[in-house]
Amino acid sequence: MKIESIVVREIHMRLKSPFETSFGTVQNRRILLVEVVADGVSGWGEVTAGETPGYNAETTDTAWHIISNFVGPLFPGRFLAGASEFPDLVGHIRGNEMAKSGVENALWDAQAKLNGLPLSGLLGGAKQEIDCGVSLGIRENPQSLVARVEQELCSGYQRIKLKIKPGKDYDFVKAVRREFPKALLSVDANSAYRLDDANHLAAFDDFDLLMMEQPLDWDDIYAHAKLQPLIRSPICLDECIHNTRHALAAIELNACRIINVKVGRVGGHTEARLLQKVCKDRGIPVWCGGMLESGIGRAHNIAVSTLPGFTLPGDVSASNRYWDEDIIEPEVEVSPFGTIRVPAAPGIGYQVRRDRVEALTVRSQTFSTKSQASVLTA
Ligand code: OSB
Ligand code: MG
Repeated sequence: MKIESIVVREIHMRLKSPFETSFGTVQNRRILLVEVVADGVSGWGEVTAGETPGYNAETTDTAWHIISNFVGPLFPGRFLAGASEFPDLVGHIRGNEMAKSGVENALWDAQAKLNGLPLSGLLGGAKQEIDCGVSLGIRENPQSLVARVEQELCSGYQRIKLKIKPGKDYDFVKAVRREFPKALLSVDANSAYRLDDANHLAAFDDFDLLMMEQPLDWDDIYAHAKLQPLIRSPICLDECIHNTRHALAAIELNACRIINVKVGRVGGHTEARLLQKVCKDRGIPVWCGGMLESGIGRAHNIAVSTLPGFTLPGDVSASNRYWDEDIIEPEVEVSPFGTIRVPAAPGIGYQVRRDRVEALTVRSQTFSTKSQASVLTA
């Protein structure tokens, strides 16, 4: 496919309610979308970086910088046999996985559309339906968390993940477990604890958790390898795993028993697909994480979740849990059984609402064969 142009834009979207994690609270999202035009067809990707460097090192603004100065200028006029060639072409750009992933995934959408295939099928996924869980932000008190869990279980979600941080952890999980003895329950600390907290973390053994996600430092696989033998909850790594090499190291060190795959965090669909295969071959289950995405990122998460290594419910849930109005049509909906039907239409399988995207755009930059890069600020 010949790449004609790349447009990166920043849109602003307000979450229905604030989302609190151990590293901060967000309500006003600043999301970068990437549109690639190849052989006359548009493909869309989303940069999943947060507004602050609290989850990982990337932010909306660092991703803008990387795409604007280093990725965008490389591609207009270039021929690619497929989107899977992209990672090697940007391999000289260290890190910045989320920035690169936004562009790579737009290429995957374009390629799928050019081939008349759903993206899930192009990636090699076979599932018609994916299993969904939810991630619940930190709440004021255990009672309000219990009420929220009840609501999500009634909607059909198959697994509940509770965000925790020191001081808002044991009692919150205890209250939820007491009320829902059979629910599939996990916790996510987003790196809020130290290895010295091992005894405290072992106390969560009482709750029969499906997993404990990223309790220790964001870049410390070794510390998790020290922690895992001290607790019964299976550790799931999120922040630590930026690529397949990290996953191999973590598995060999017994630093985790489960891995959360976020397409953005690992640099795009090519790496996510390889990573899930490597995990599957070693008996490590993976699931698809979320980054409070708009419908475009959500659609990419649905597609990757159809791959065979994804055997646990993901943090991929309905558009209306996050947004009053999404930017895709139809919006992502979840069945009463906690599943999402995988779209069969070509590419990401949802229509991008271009008028709405335009209305939400605050800045955009275009790279094309026809003109020099142009910047537009609304
Ligand atoms: O650690 O999985 C995480 C949101 C922002 C940053 C990190 C994480 C999360 C979530 C929300 O857990 C998942 C979602 O519903 O999109
Ligand atoms: Mg996480």
